[in-house]
Amino acid sequence: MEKICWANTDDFEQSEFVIIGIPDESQSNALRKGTEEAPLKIRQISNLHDSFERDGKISLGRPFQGYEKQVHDFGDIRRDQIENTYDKISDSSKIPISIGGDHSITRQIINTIAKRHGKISLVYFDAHPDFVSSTTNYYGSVVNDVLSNIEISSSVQIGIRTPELEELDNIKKYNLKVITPFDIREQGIKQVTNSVLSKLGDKVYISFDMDCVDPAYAPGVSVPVPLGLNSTDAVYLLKEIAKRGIVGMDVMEVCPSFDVKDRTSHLASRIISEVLYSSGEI
Ligand SMILES: [Mn+2]
Repeated sequence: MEKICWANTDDFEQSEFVIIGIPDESQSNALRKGTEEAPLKIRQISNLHDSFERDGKISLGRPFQGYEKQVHDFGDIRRDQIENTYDKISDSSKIPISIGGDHSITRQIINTIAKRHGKISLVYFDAHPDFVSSTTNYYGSVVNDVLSNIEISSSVQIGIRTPELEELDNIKKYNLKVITPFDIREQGIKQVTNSVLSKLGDKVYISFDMDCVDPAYAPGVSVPVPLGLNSTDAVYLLKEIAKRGIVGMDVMEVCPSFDVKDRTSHLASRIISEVLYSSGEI
């Protein structure tokens, strides 16, 4: 199986970061199908566009700043293997970076790693709040389904722009901090970043639904919504959060069959590298 180009060790024990693919979209209701193709496609595109051959050796087009990390690509797992796999990763204090699949996978990851970390500070990048509570255990109810394992007062949603009424009610009910793309336009990325960082606790988990980004930069997602974050602002925020240290991250909802020239898969590969290289940098 092809490994993501950022992986630099075959030794699981030695690694600090573990990349895991979960090619499953069984809990999505999206009209667009195909997020299960994302783990393979993102790995292929990372090797195609983020690495180069130089005198017979592979050379990476790595992020401009940041330190080398020990990264292991664990390969793909099935949904029913999530608990066992993430228990193993948590027990050895490694940081999982997961590639979906549909966003409901995040529920299973958080509910597993919270067994070790306790209540988690969730940073949820998404166009949609995924805070439906009238239906549970699918890709639109993730935040509701992890409520018992997150500290809502130190959690934040970023990129939200198409909530359902019941989601607005839940956001108000739980007093969840939300940053919309217009907030970033109005306040500027620096001020928004500071307000996010001041909110977070010690155990930060980042869930990155690629549809938080504007479809101009990320057209290959299963539920696109106009008026999203630009890719540079999104990654700036991600890097500043990752610098403080994270307990895990995921990149979900890339839908390769609806992509334009693989640009969404390429952005996903770059996002993973930027987080890897800036994580814990300070
Ligand atoms: Mn989502």
